[in-house]
Amino acid sequence: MAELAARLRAGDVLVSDASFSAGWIAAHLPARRGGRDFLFARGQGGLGYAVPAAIGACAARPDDRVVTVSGDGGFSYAIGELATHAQLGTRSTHLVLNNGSLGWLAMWQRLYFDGLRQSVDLESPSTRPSFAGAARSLGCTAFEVVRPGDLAGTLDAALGSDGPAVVEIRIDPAATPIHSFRRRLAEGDQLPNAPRPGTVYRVPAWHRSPLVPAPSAGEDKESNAGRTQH
Ligand SMILES: Cc1ncc(C[n+]2csc(CCOP(=O)(O)OP(=O)(O)O)c2C)c(N)n1
Ligand SMILES: [Mg+2]
Repeated sequence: MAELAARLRAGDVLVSDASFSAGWIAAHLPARRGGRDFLFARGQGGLGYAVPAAIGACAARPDDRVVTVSGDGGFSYAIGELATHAQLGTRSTHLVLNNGSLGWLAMWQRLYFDGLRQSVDLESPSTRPSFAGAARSLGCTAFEVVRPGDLAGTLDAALGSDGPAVVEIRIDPAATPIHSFRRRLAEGDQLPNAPRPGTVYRVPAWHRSPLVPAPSAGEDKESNAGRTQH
């Protein structure tokens, strides 16, 4: 993130995918001016937001550079949209922070389900998707960074590309921008459920929205009746 921050300038548009990418961007990439230069997948935090949203950003701001940051999971959701970037020749750079997993979900499983690790790995010892390879086959320039020392030069090359460029960056699978989670990890398993003021990891009790009419007597409680009102 520091290497990216050093290369960004006022007028660049940053588009964040959901999950840790949003935290990495918010914590490490400073806004250089007022205006709509940072786009986040707020609301429901839908994965796969960044690459398609960047098509719109490129159309709206054709003279500016557009940079996306995604995890490997979120990037997979909309990877086909790279073909449209290639077709349009957008001036876009797409960073994929590849930790080999759905890291956010792995974090929750570890915190709340006794160290469970279920359906969060996106690779195995025998299969490892190549996002750079997929990007190349969809018509983009692509790079893969495995050693930290290669990052700076690769970012320069990607940001200097004429058309869309994808940079797949292998990152530490344990890295997270969520500070409260880091604190918890540092505490070990001694206090797995201790209340942490200010953290978001206390699951709130489920409750029905007061705006949704309560089911009438006899109505099947499992039905969706009444849920379409907003
Ligand atoms: C469309 C959609 N599906 C599922 C989710 C639930 N979800 C939130 S974070 C996450 C994991 C994302 O993994 P990745 O993009 O690799 O980012 P990481 O957490 O590893 O940094 C998932 C599946 C979501 N937010 N949006
Ligand atoms: Mg991931």
